[in-house]
Amino acid sequence: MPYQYDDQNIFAKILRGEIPNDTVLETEHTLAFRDIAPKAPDHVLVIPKGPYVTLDHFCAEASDAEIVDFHRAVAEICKMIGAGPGHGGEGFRAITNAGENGVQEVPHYHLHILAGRPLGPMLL
Ligand code: D5M
Repeated sequence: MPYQYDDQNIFAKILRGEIPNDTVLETEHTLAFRDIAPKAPDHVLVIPKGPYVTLDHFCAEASDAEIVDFHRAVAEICKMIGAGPGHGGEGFRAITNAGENGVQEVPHYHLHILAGRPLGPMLL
């Protein structure tokens, strides 16, 4: 089934500058910003700027440059909040929700990165 991207989703509006966000990092192809309802002291969402719905959609249709840029940004955020000075290198969790079973609320691919407290076994 082809992927259907809804350009009225909230992250598309953030990317168009229609609603504000708390940016942590921006690169050519990627934006990272703080989650509006944080589940940990540090809770950052990393999104590609392109119109992709899920991780599999992103990997199927994004260019190599977008995919590399995205993961470099993810690694940078992980370093900043999960392993950098002041965070003691205690670590982080990276997770993505996709589709109905994954309970994805916003249909624009995003990776949650959580850090700053013991996160317990799996799940947000
Ligand atoms: O999670 C979607 C996540 O997006 C959820 O943790 C809330 C967050 N969210 C929703 N609106 C905003 C805005 N405007 N700024 C920052 N974060 C937001 P999912 O994985 O789709 O279930």
